[in-house]
Amino acid sequence: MNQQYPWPLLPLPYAYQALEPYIDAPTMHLHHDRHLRTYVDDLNAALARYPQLQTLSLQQLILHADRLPADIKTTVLHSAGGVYNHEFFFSGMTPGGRPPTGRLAQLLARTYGSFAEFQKEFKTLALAVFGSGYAWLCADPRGGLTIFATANQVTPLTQKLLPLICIDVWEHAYYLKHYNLRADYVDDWFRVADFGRASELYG
Ligand code: MN3
Repeated sequence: MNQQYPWPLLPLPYAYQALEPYIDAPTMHLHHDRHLRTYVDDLNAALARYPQLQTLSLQQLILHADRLPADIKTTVLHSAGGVYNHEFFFSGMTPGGRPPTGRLAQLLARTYGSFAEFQKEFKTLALAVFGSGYAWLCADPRGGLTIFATANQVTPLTQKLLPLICIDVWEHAYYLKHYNLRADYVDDWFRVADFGRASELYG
């Protein structure tokens, strides 16, 4: 995630079919090769005429929107957010999934009652996202946990939160396999969600 201009289309951290049967290979091809590529291409095109912005990281582009020229501001925020969110989402899945461990596991149990209760609340949140967006589990600056949704390609970074894991609930993330059944998709996502990585990020 710490690359710079021109932004590469980073490969998935696993094979396209690695998350089957929960997330199928055609969905992963569509999602990574087409949707993520579009965000990468749009970001590179928008920054092409602005060398002074080409040394910034994705996080810097997103966090310093006030420095962006007006003619590319919307495109850069949308596409940089799209690249950041997709790389984070793809990195938050792993074949077989992994449960939370250590301090995060303890805090999830303390905050929500149990990991199963957390999953219920997170699913409710993911189902309530109207239109396109993401559901996130983040750590706040004091180490507490918070779950919330972002619309479109907005990231949690501007709220000074540390993202731990997210689920992409744009229809392109699931309609090939799950059609319009977002609830089934969320259930399947939990089977491959990498809460082990979230635990490492929490520290
Ligand atoms: Mn997506």
